[in-house]
Amino acid sequence: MKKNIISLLCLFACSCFAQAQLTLPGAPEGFDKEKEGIARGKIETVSYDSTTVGNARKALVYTPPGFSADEKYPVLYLLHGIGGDENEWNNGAKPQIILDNLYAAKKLAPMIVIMPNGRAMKDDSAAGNVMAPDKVKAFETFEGDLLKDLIPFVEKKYPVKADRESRAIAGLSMGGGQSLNFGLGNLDTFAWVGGFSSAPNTKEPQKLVPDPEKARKNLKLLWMSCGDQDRLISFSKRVSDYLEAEKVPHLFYIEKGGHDFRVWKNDLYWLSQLLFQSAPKVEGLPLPESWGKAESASK
Ligand code: FER
Repeated sequence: MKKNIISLLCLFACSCFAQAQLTLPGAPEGFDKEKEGIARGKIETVSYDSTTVGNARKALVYTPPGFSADEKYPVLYLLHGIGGDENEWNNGAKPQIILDNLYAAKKLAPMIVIMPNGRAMKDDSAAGNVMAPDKVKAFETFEGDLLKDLIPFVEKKYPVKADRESRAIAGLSMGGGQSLNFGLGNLDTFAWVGGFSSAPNTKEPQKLVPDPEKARKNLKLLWMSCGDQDRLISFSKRVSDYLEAEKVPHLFYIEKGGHDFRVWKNDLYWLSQLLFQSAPKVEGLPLPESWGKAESASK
């Protein structure tokens, strides 16, 4: 009898746990393979003046298929990891293929994707020891460059919607930590925030979200994901545990894999489908039953 009660309690505890931690499926076969005969977006490299760093800096820009200067688009800022630069996403994931395929399947809201160099220092290359303290520090400095230099540049050069609900920030590893730090630290600028395999630069939960009520009110989406073989998983988990305790709605996905682009391509495939969408439903993606309901109830 006692044993039965204990197993029942365990089952109950496990089902609560499973609520907070969802399993992210693998994207369907072919999601990252170039398809013939579909409309394509464009990738270009742009250069902007950074008052924060004191020189010109580069970023890649993806504009979606059918892009028109007469429309206005929301923007996703997509950040790289410690060994990368503005080209890392493009080299490692070919995001234009993943996104073009999703547009062809009518699964994405039209958006512009900016892939900056998140190492905000004069020599921002990934050469040499990428763990050197000045290079790691430059990932923090990027907050100023992003807010004061890059975003204003993007909003001048491209036809974009310039309100918080039209800006998303997401990234991998160091870029995941940056996205959580800068996104949650600047809820007046970003309403959509995503961290993939976020690194140790992720702030402690209480510093990341000191005002849970504000986060609850302002976030359209808070996404965290990590591979089950990634030793950095503890950084995402401790944030998710805190958010769970503070009842801040968020998605925390565990997926098969380690710390590499197989995982990050999968993350981009799923997260991009949630961005700038009002209906929180994505074919094949498990979402908590309550997802999207609390928000409409509070309106
Ligand atoms: C660390 C382990 C991993 C660290 C950064 C990383 C600054 C980042 C990894 C990546 O961006 O892929 O201890 O400290």
